[in-house]
Amino acid sequence: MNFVEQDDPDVWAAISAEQTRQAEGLEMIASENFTSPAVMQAVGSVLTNKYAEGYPGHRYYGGCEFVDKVEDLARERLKALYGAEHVNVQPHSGSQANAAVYMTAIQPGDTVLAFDLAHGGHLTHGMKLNASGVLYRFVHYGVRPTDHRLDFDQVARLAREHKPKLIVAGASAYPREIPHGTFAEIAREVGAKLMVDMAHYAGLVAAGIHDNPVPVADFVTSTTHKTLRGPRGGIAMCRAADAKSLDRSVFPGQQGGPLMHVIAGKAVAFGEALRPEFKAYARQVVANARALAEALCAGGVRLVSGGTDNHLMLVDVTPLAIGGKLAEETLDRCGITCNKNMIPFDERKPMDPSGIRLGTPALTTRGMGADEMRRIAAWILRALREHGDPRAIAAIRAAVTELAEQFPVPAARLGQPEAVAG
Ligand code: DSN
Repeated sequence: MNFVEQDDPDVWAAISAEQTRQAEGLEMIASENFTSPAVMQAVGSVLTNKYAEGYPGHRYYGGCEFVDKVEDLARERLKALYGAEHVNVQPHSGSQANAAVYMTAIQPGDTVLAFDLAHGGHLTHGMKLNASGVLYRFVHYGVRPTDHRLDFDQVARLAREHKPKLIVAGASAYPREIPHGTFAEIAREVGAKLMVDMAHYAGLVAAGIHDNPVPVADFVTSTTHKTLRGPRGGIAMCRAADAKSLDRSVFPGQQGGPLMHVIAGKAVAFGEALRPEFKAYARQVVANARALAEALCAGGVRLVSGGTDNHLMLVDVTPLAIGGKLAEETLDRCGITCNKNMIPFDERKPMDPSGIRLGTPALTTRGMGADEMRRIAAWILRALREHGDPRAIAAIRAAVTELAEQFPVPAARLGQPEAVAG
C-alpha cells in the first residue's frame, strides 16, 4: 500500500517526480548523496512520533526506553568512528551543531577567525546575515592567489593581530585536504580554541583517507548527509571536559525535542560507515573526483588549485565563454545537477559567478567508476561549449538517462507499492 499516493495524490505526484529526477539524472552537487534503504527506512519509522527532550537516561518524557537505546547506539558508533571522547547526535543540522559550539566556546561579541565564504567557507562561519555573523565578530582568512591553497601565513598573521577566542577550520567548497594540525598550532600559539566543521569530508575522515581533526580540535562538527551518507542532520563532538557544556548548548540551548527517527537513521549510517565496504566507497569517491578533474582540465576548463584531493572540484567555466549561472542551467537541461559557485578572487557576482562546483559522492554510491567520470566530463564540456544548440543538449540528455539507468539509486523505489509489500 502506498499511503501517500492514496491519501494525498498531490504530495505523491511531487515525490514521485523527484524520485524520477534522481533516478534518471546525474547528481553532482558535492554536498548530496543517496542514503541506503536501511537509513531511509529508519528515518521513515515510528520514531517520528516520539518526544524525548533530554538525553538517554535523563528525559523530560516517559516511554523513552527504546529511543534511549537508539540514541546510545548512535553515540557509541559515532565515538568509535572518529575516536571522540564525547559526541552529541541531536543537532537537527550542521548549522545548529555550529551554533551550539559557538554557544559553548565563546560569548556574543567575541572574535572568531574563520574561512571566507567567497573562498570556500560556509554561511555559519560568520556570514553577516547569518546568526553567527550577527552574534560574534568574525574575521576571515582565505586562500593564496597563486595556488588557491589555504594561506596559513595569513591565518597566523590575523590570529596574532585579532587574538580570536575561537578559530574555525573547515569548508564547503575547498578541493584540497585540510591540515588540521597547522590550525591547532596557530590556535595554541594565540590561546584560541579550535573548531573544525568537517561536514563536507566527514565520510573521507571516517574512512581514514582525510586527516582526522578529532585528536587536535577542541570541537568538531559535521552534517551527516554528505560524504558520510547518512540522513539529513548534524553532530557535534568534543573532549570530555566540555561534554556537559556542549550538551547544554544543543538542548536546551539551541533545540527542543530531538528528531529520534533521524537519530535512528544516523545510528544506521554510522554502523555502515564502520564497515570495510565504506572505506572502499570513500576511496572510490576520491578516485572518481581525480578522474573527473583530469578529464575536465584536459578539455580546456580551469580548476581552482589545479585539481582535487577530495570529493569535489571548483571549475572555472569562463575559459569556455560561459558564466556559472548559464553553466548550471545548461547542465540541468542535460540532467546533470550541480551548483554555480564563486571561485576565489571572483570578479563576477554570487548569482552569476565564474564557477560551478562538482562532486562525486552521489554518483559513486550508484556504483560509477573512473570510466563513467570520463564520459560525464566529455558531456559536461560539450554541453558548456554547445549550450545554444538544442540538438546537442537533447543528445547529451539522452546519453545521461541511458547511463543513469545502468546504475540504479539504492533506495529509489522505497515507499513504492512493491517495496513496501516486499
Ligand atoms: N549547503 C551545503 C553545501 O552545499 O555545501 C553546505 O551546508
